[in-house]
Amino acid sequence: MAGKWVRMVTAQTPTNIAVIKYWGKRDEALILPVNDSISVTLDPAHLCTTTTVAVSPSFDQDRMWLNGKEISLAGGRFQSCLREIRSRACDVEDEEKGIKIAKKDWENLHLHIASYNNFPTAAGLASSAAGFACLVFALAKLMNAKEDQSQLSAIARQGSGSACRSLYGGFVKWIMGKDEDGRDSLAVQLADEKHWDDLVIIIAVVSSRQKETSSTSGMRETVETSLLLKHRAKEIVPKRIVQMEEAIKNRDFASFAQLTCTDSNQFHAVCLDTSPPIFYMNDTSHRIISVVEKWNRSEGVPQVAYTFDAGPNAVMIARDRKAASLLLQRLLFHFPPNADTDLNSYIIGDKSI
Ligand code: 2P0
Repeated sequence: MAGKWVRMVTAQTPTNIAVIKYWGKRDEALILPVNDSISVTLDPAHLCTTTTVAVSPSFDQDRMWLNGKEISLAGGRFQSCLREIRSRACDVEDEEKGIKIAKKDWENLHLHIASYNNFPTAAGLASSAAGFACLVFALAKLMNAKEDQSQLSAIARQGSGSACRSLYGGFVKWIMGKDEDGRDSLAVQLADEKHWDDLVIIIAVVSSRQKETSSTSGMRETVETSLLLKHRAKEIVPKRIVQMEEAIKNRDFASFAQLTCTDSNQFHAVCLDTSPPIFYMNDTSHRIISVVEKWNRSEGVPQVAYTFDAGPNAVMIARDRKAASLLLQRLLFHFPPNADTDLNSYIIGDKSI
C-alpha cells in the first residue's frame, strides 16, 4: 500500500419521499422503526447527493466536507456506517494506478469525503436520506465490500433511517424487522422506476430554511408522549402498507392518492399529538392542501396526491403530465410569483431514475 497514490470513488444518490411515513424508533442506537414505511425515489437530476470518497496513505485523519464546508465526523452515526463497511472491506488492486490495498490495510487508512446536495439541506427534503445512502454506497465501492443492495440498506439505515430507502429506485419498502440486532430491518424494492412512469412529481419549496425541530429529536418526543403514535404504528400502518402495495402494483391512482394524503395528514396529526406539539407545516402548506383537495373533489377522481415531510415543503404527485401541468397552473394562480407567501420555487421532475 506504500506510495503517494489516491483512490477515489464518486457516487450519486437521489432522495426519497415517503408515501407511508416512518416516524418513531423502537431502538435509537440501531435506528429501528416502530412501523414499516414506503417511499418513492426521486429523479436524481433534481434532488440528489453526489459524494466522492478518497483514500490515500498520505491522509493522516478522516475528514469530510458538506457543500464545501468541513464538518465533524465525531458523530456515532457516521462512525457506525464506517465501521460496518470497514468490517466488510476486501482486497483492492488497481494495476493501472499501481494501487494494492490488502483487506487488513483498511484499518489504518484514512478517508477524505466530499459531499454536495443539489437542494436545501435539512429543510424537510430528506437530505440525510440521500446523504447516508450515497456515503454507504460509495464507501462500499471504494473498499470493495461485496454486499447486495439490501444489506447495504441496513448499513445506511444506521446513518439515518430514511436513507435505507434511497439505495433503490422506484417504489421501496423499509421492512421494520423483528430482530433485536436490526439485521432484518432493511429496504426492498416493490416496483422499479419503469413500473409507473406516468407519475410526475412537483415539489413546492415553501421554505428552504433549516427546520426548528430535527426529525431525530421530534420523533423521540413523539414516541415518549403520543398515544396516537402507538395506535398508528400498531393498528393503522400495517393495514395501510398492504393497501399501498396493492395500489402500486395495480397503478391504482385513486387509492394511491387517498392513502398518501391520509398518511401525510396522520403523520402531522401525530406531531401535533406530541407534547410539546411539533408544527412542521405552515399556513402556505395548509393552503396548498386546500387547493389540491378542492381540485380533486371537483374532478371526481383524484388528479394529485400531496405529502409533507418534517418541514413545510409540499411534495405533489400528479397522475400524469396533463394533471401536472394543470397543477402548476393552479399553483401559479394561487401562489403567484412576488405574492405575499413564503413559497419561493418549484422543482419538477420525473418520478425516478
Ligand atoms: C420518512 N421522515 O418516512 C419520514 C417522514 C420525515 C417525515 O424519515 O433519526 O432523517 O435520521 O432516522 O430518517 C426523517 O427522518 O431520521 C424521515 P433519523 P430521518 O421519510
